[in-house]
Amino acid sequence: MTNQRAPLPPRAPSAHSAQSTPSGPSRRRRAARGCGCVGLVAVTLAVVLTVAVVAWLLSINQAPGPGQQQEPAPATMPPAAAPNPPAIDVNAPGRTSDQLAEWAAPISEQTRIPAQALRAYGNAALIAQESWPACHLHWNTLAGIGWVETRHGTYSGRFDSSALNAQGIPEPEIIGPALDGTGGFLLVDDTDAGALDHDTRFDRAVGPMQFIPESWGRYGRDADGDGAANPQQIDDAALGAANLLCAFGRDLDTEEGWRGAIASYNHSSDYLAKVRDAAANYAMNQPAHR
Ligand SMILES: [Ca+2]
Ligand SMILES: [Ca+2]
Repeated sequence: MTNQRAPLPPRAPSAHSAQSTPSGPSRRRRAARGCGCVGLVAVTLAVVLTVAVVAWLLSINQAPGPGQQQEPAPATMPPAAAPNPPAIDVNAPGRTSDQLAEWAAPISEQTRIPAQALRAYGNAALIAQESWPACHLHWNTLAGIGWVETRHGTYSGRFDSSALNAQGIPEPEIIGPALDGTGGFLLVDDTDAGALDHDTRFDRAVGPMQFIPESWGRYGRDADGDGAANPQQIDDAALGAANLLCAFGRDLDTEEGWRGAIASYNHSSDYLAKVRDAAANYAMNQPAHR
C-alpha cells in the first residue's frame, strides 16, 4: 500500500471541520415567571426556532444555484477526473495561474469555486502532471480538499470569514486552533518557532489548504513566482498539497493511491468521504454541498 511509507502528518482529525459549523443562534434561557403557559410557549418557540435553523442550514448547504439542477454525485473511488485545463507554460516567470483566467471563469460560475482558487488548483494540477506524470492528479481532487479545509480560503476558523486578496492570500490569514492535545486535537509541539503559525508553544494548521508547519517544510512549494513558498498563498498552498498527495509514487487513478493520498492529508473516513463527494461534484461542474 503506497501510503504505508508515508509519514502521516500529525494533523488533527477534522482539525478544521471541527470548527466549521457555525454555532447558530445563541441559546438564551429566561426564567419562567407567572402562569404555567410560559413553559409551553417557550417549548413551541424552541421547536419553531429549531425547524427554522434546520431549514436554513439545508438551504445554504444543499440548494442548487439559480438555474442549476444538482445531480447526485456517484460515490466511486477515486472520483471521476475533471477535464484538464488547457496547456499553459507552467515554467513561465510570474504567476502562471493567471494564464488560466479564461478557463476558470465559466467553471467558477458553475461550481461556485472562487475563480482565483480554481486557477490555483488548475495550475498546481498542470505542474503536478509535468513533474509527477505517474501521479495522475486532477484539479478537482485539490478543489475537494480546498473545499473541506477552508471553503477555498474563505473560512478562517475563527467564526469570521476570510477572503483571498489580489495576491491570493486570505485576509485575515488562516491559522487553525492550537494542536495542544485538547478538544480532540493532536498534540503537536512547536516546530516553527511561530514563524508560520505565530504560536511558539504548539503548532497550528495554516493557510487555505491547512498545512501544519512541519509538513509545509517538507512539501511546500512556490507556485506564484515570487520565490517564496507561502502556505497562506493559494497557488503555493495548492502546489504544496499536490506535492504531498503525489509523494511516495502514488497513482491517484487507483483507489488505493487516492485513498492513501487523502489519508496522508487527514486520516479520517469522514474527511475522505467529504473530499470525494466534493471532487465528484466538481467533476460534474456543480457545487459541493457538505
Ligand atoms: Ca508553531
Ligand atoms: Ca510564493
